[in-house]
Amino acid sequence: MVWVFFWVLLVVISGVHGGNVTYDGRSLIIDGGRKILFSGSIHYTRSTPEMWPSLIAKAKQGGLDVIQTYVFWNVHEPVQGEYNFRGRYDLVGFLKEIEAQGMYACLRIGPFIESEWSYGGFPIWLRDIPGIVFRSDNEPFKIYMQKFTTMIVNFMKAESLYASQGGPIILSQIENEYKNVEPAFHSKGPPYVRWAANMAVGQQTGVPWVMCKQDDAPDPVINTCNGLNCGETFAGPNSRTKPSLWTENWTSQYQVYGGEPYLRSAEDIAFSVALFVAKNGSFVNYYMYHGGTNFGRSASSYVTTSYYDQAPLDEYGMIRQPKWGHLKELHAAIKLGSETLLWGAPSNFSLGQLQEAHVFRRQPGECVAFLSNSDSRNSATVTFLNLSYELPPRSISILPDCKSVIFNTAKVSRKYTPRSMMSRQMFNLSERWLNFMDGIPKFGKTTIKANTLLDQINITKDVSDYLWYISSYNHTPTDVQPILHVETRAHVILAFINNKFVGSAHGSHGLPSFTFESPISLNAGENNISLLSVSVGLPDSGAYLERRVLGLREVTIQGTTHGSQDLTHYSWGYQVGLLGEELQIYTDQGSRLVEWKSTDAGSTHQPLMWYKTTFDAPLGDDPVTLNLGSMGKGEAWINGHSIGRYWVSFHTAKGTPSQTLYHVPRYFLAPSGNLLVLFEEIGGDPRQISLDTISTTGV
Ligand SMILES: *[C@@H]1O[C@H](CO)[C@@H](O)[C@H](O)[C@H]1NC(C)=O
Ligand SMILES: *[C@@H]1O[C@H](CO)[C@@H](O)[C@H](O)[C@H]1NC(C)=O
Ligand SMILES: *[C@@H]1O[C@H](CO)[C@@H](O)[C@H](O)[C@H]1NC(C)=O
Ligand SMILES: *[C@@H]1O[C@H](CO)[C@@H](O)[C@H](O)[C@H]1NC(C)=O
Ligand SMILES: *[C@@H]1O[C@H](CO)[C@@H](O)[C@H](O)[C@H]1NC(C)=O
Ligand SMILES: *[C@@H]1O[C@H](CO)[C@@H](O)[C@H](O)[C@H]1NC(C)=O
Ligand SMILES: *[C@@H]1O[C@H](CO)[C@@H](O)[C@H](O)[C@H]1NC(C)=O
Ligand SMILES: CC(=O)N[C@H]1CO[C@H](CO)[C@@H](O)[C@@H]1O
Repeated sequence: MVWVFFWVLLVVISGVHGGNVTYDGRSLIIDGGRKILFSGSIHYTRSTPEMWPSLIAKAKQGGLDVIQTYVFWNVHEPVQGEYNFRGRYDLVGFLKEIEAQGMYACLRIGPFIESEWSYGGFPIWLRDIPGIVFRSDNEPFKIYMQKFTTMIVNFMKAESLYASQGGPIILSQIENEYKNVEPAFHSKGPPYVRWAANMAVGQQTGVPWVMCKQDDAPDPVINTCNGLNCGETFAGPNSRTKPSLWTENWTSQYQVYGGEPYLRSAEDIAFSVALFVAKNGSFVNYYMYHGGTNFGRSASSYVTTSYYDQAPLDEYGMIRQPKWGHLKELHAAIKLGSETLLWGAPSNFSLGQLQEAHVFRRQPGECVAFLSNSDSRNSATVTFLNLSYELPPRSISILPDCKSVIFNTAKVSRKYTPRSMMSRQMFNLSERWLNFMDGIPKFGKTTIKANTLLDQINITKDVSDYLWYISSYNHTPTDVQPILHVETRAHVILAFINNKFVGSAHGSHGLPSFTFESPISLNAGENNISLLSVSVGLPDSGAYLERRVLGLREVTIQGTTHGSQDLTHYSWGYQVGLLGEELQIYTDQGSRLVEWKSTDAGSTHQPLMWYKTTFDAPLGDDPVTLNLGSMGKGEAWINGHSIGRYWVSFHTAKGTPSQTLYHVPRYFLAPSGNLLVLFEEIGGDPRQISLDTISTTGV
């Protein structure tokens, strides 16, 4: 037993030798050998360091060889030249944990990453570099992209993290799905692709670089596939000397507020993976294997705080069955034949109209077959090497000896394991809640003023989701009911007239702008107009991200003596952020800077309210979550850590909130006296919040 353990340990440790990683037309070559590799995306920024060892262990147990992660520029360099690699941002710590568990790593440096991450990973200061055009043949951009890439590569080298140095990193990525936007850059696109490839290769890492979804990736950079069904859609590498690699196979889809979760079945994922391998694929990455949580304000526009909860490891890091187990069996079935797959001669032939065999043979007797039925309605009976096989609809059978079926992608042996929630604490006692109402700024106190509506990103520099637009309007009453009409490119608007809440409205994912309209009552004479414009994350995709704008475009009041009065070019005062944000009242220290009031029925369901209470951590180690089902929209902090934006009042087409449960990592908790602070933007009742623990049975 002990000797077996040491032998296993030796094999694991000797897994990475040093020596460059190369490739040929069949696969990556590591330590001189071809490999079929299963990989899973786990982003270090979307979980907490105390979760990493168990996430990585569960990935390994699920049959993965590689952990893939992006590098998140804007968390590492939030201020130009000031770097942060601590806590959740400890990239080296994450990679060393992967190494300690004997796995490989794929590092997608980008540095543009998209990833439903605020600004696609770009630091906000980058847009203020004079003359910059992101992701283009543009000198200022190339200087900063090269600087960051080089910094990360040198950091990895200093820690001996490349496989060529004996470390875990076997593959690296430059850029990200550039082909999607390349046409928008016209003649500045292709030279940028060539420059990025050269710059990356020039880093001399000793491991290959990939460009995903870039079919013209220059040699020696490998073009890879991203998609749901690369087995069907990938035209293959752009050279016979490059292997067929799949960098993003979506296990689900990210979710936006107002959207339903995207449920992709274990059978469907397994089918597409088996088909990709049958068609010579040798590297498959699951995006995401663990999605995790978009803590703080890190999510891009309208993206929910929970990220890919439907992945094989759910948001809380728990095994999601049958997905996890079914894929584990698939990996084992493919690995059984990996020598033959990697060294054998591939052939394929038809077994019927929609049925095909993919066969790999080496020496006599060594034979692996994939029998596929792409008819999604009917099962099929096929004859292969004189034996008869029944193939369920849209399925692939794997025969590691060309005789016996050890796995069929549509036959799931694992059972669905529901999650159960246990309420551990109710916050239903009014006296346990204190509240503080954030103020509406006075025009005279605003520091920025302009005779026009300014761009929100340019003013806030994304230090806050919130920007106040303050003006006043001199009204002469008429018989007509005045109507406030606002056009905005931000995501939410709250309107106040003379400090009274008039109403709010929001846009949705994919809508560039929306309109708010509401009848208002105005005093004769001067009226204060206070509009709170709210961003729910910066955009993460598309060309010319540096030119994107947010915020109000046009403000009019209809039903005045002039008919419609345009306020767009009135004098506007601006305030960035909320008073509570400025004072950081969500921290223990900051919370002492304001006068909190006791909570009663009158202080619930009010806009712009801060609430605070304390609680003890639930005993045990089950994951903890806050059920915010009774709240509207805002952000929640535990002991000063933001657990993310919440938005419960935005319902899906079926009439339910997109997300009511918000992960509270145990990493953020002390045994007792934890400070919970909520900022509620629109109105909610904190007395119906509960703190729950989550578990699954029968894993
Ligand atoms: C390994 O890669 C490094 C960096 O690209 C290169 O300088 C070196 O020559 C390579 N070594 C071998 C043995 O190919
Ligand atoms: C797999 O590789 C073989 C040998 O290189 C080639 O003939 C065949 O077309 C490839 N199959 C696919 C689906 O690309
Ligand atoms: C074999 O696979 C290739 C590549 O996918 C395809 O073009 C060809 O039609 C297949 N041949 C048969 C007989 O199915
Ligand atoms: C299949 O059966 C035929 C007729 O019985 C026989 O001639 C042939 O050798 C068999 N082929 C294989 C691969 O067993
Ligand atoms: C609060 O919730 C607990 C647990 O559900 C319940 O026993 C108690 O009666 C509730 N108290 C109030 C004031 O609603
Ligand atoms: C951003 O603000 C600066 C001054 O505050 C101004 O000069 C510049 O034109 C603004 N840019 C955009 C895109 O609005
Ligand atoms: C408008 O705001 C000013 C302060 O900026 C305040 O003095 C005044 O009373 C307000 N007017 C109304 C009608 O609320
Ligand atoms: C590039 C690509 O294939 N994108 C697809 C990813 O999956 C979503 C959801 O199924 C599709 O809408 C995209 O087209």
